[in-house]
Amino acid sequence: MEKKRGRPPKAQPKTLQADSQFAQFDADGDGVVSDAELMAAERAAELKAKIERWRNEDALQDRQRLIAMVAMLSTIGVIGALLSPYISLERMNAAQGFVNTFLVAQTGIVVGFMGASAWSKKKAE
Ligand SMILES: [Ca+2]
Repeated sequence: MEKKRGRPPKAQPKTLQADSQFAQFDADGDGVVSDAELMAAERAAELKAKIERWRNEDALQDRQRLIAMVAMLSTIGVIGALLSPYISLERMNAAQGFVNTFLVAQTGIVVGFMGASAWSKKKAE
């Protein structure tokens, strides 16, 4: 390109490279990717990521709730079985150690779930 004398080079408008991934951000189709369009695209991407994060957290909470529910119901089931006439005292004595550990572990899961949900609720406020 020939250099003109006496005048400072005029700032040339920038163009996107061929098949640029930023070309899609020209929302109004005028061939110019404006700052506003770029910022709007960035905000939209952030919002999309945020919604995705919320969805994942929601699914995680659903799973944790299910686990806590299973722990609680299995505790109730074991106690119900122990109190039923179908289990002999002899067998109850034999399984005592296992049942104690099982009940404490299941209760721990339920308490952990309650604590975690109370904590995350407080954190969200
Ligand atoms: Ca535009």
